[in-house]
Amino acid sequence: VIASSTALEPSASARARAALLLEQRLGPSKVATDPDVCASYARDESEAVGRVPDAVVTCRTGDDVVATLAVARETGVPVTPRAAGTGRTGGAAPVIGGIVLAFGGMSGIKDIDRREQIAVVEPGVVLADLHRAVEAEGLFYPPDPNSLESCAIGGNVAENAGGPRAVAYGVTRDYVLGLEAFLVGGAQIFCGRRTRKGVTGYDVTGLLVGSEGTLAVFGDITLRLVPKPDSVGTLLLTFATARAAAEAVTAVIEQGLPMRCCELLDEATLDALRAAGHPVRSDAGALLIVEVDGDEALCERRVEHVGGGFDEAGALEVLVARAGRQRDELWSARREMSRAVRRMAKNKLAEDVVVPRTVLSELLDHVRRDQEEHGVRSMAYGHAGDGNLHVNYLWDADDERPRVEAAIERLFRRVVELGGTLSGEHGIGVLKAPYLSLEQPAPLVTLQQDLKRTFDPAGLLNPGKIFTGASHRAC
Ligand code: LAC
Ligand code: ZN
Repeated sequence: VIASSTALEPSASARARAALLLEQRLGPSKVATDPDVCASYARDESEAVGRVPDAVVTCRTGDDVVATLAVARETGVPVTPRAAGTGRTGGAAPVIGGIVLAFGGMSGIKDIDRREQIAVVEPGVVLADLHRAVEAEGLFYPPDPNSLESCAIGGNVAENAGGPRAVAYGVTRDYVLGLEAFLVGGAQIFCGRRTRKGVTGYDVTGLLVGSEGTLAVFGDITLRLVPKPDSVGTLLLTFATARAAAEAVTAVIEQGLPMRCCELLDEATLDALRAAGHPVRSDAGALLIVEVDGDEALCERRVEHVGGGFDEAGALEVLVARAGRQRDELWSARREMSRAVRRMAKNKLAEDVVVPRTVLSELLDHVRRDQEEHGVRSMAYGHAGDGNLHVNYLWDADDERPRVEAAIERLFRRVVELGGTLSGEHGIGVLKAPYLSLEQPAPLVTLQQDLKRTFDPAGLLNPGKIFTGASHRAC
């Protein structure tokens, strides 16, 4: 999947001048122009392949960011910000080359304020490092995209990442109080606040979170923390079918039983787990991995109530795994699922659609029927408590691709029909841009493009994302 863009391409001489100016102003230690080095910045962890950038800047300070944006302005060469490059939709792929602004060198945790329950961090901090640091202080940063050992907070903020714990705790946006933001025009702003509440002016912070690197480049990120729960209980629930599992999730949530994670794995996913040596019952057509938390006594009660709720709702088996190998193995299998699936076929396109959770069973039916009718191989798993399903389409032969794309379009149409949305956590990026209009009417798209022009009139910041008409369909 080669990404492309209708954005204006800078000339070869502009690119060369940009690289030269960057080297002069930032020093060669922060600027790479070697094609082999640059090649590793052409893509993220999705199928979207950008163009090898002309220069990669490893920024170490806010001044480096300001200097890089100035070079972009002066030369007309675009900048693509990149945190850890683990994105799933091509957000960090430089679609017309230019400058990649990499944040691996800005990974400091500047402050953890225990009394205010706030952290201030740089964009390159790896999420698991942040988790460990705040948990050592008795605090908790809930968002936990499954790539947490490798993804970085800057990318999480850019994509408004979610993860299994979103069902109880919400997504990245719910924790970003304030942002230092570098605008491509040269201004440096702090939007948001360090207080728990605050409604002054428009919610610019909320707009920048999830803007996929297209509106501003982030500096320090101010995050809200919560107290760390003392105990966690895990339940593994087996169901005959994915539909039965999804209906049980709705029933249990309807009863007001709180879960902090509620992950569903469909039959094709269970087959893959069995093939990888995980002990999954042969009559299981779906599995739920559920977590509850609280202080010890509360957690015990929640395990009992939630377990009982699922039992009543038709689970074939309810296993409680407070600790131990099976729990850890299943969670690590779940967390590695996206990468493991990638190795199962030559090609993979992974979606992260969301529907109201009461109709998740309808969506699962669609996925199963579509597979039967059209023979396109897919595996579905995801955050059932949020109605957020990862449908992974797999294929080997290149000529199968049109059939996969047709299946994706049918999926998106069904999702929209069910009152859902195309992306719950991975963003639109390059890969979903051609489908934006299936969900959003023209005036809304135009309004967003107007906002983009206000922030970035020359289209220098991460061009080719969200709104582009050209993408994997065209190439
Ligand atoms: C997951 C990521 C890919 O849930 O969103 O596995
Ligand atoms: Zn996910």
